[in-house]
Amino acid sequence: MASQATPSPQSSTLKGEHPDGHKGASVTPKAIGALFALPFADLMFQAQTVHREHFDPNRVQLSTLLSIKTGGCSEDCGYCPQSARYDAGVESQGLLNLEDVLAAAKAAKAAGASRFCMGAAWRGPKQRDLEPVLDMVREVKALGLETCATLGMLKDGQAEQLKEAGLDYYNHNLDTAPEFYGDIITTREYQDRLDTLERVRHADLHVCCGGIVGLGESRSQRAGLIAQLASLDPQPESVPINLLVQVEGTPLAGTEALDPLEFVRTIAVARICMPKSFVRLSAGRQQMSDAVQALCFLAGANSIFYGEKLLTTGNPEWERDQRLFDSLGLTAL
Ligand code: SAM
Ligand code: DTB
Ligand code: SF4
Repeated sequence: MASQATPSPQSSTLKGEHPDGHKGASVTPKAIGALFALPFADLMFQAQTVHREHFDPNRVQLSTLLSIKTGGCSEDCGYCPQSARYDAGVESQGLLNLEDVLAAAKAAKAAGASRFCMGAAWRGPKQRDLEPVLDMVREVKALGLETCATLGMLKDGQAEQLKEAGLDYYNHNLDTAPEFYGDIITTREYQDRLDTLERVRHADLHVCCGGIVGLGESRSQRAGLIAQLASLDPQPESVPINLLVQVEGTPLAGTEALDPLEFVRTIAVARICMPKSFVRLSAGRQQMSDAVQALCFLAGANSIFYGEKLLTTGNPEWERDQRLFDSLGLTAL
């Protein structure tokens, strides 16, 4: 039987390095590179085995995103249509008012989302920016939704204020491997991101931290990203893996597209290295076939962004996702 001939997850290169799976494990880029190099079937088998040890493989968590402040961002992230430095056709919009945010949150809840994530195109919030966001968090939480925010870098004390207002998760991504990072972003350092993640953890918020692939990075740099994520201690509760959405006008538009099977491998490796984390199949789903998405779920993805828009770009329509879930026998968590 294939299951006897194939190495089990516990007998792989990661054996013994993952005592409880939720603590930062010493998963090295080299060991992760070896996972990437496995025959596809062996990698998928390992990922699916690990996935089934910790999760119901037929249930997927749904998060809906809302851009609460759009465009005009001072940062130079080479993938991002919201940077003020590029002309990507995004219309800037100041902070939304509370009523509009609540209307979107209610619609997300009615459509079946369990978490509502508010994103702002800031380098980081000033105190006067944060106050109205705290009200949004309070009111969205009161609707019975989990709350998430992604507002950029946090200063001392800000994570505590968000926690106090009822925030459950803070999203802040490492984006790519340290050695490739400077090719993508120059206006903030890798260490700045790690510092914000530390503040989030210290405030007892759940950490949502992932990255983007398809930026032109090498496979070993994809392994380097996952090594960084997996070495966070404890590992992030939620790990969004974004596939670059190429937006005309951004420096990364025109980058050679990542092979879809390499994307599936990245999901599988993330699942194996972060066995207890929710791995989110994030940006890039609209451009993905149902078959590739199905492989991502098989590889251990168990969360998606759900709703017709990400922040400024498109996401599959509700009906398409409902059809996909029906055809795969998946249900929302
Ligand atoms: N401005 C805040 C920040 O950068 O921390 C929060 C929002 S920012 C848009 C959140 C994440 O979205 C980025 O870290 C990046 O991983 C992802 N992202 C942005 N533009 C993207 C694109 N074109 N394709 C895929 N992911 C993207
Ligand atoms: C994350 O990792 N991906 C989301 C969320 N966190 C904030 C954002 C994706 C943005 C895709 C490009 C856009 O729509 O502007
Ligand atoms: Fe600004 Fe965030 Fe976009 Fe970077 S990713 S340009 S910080 S909105």
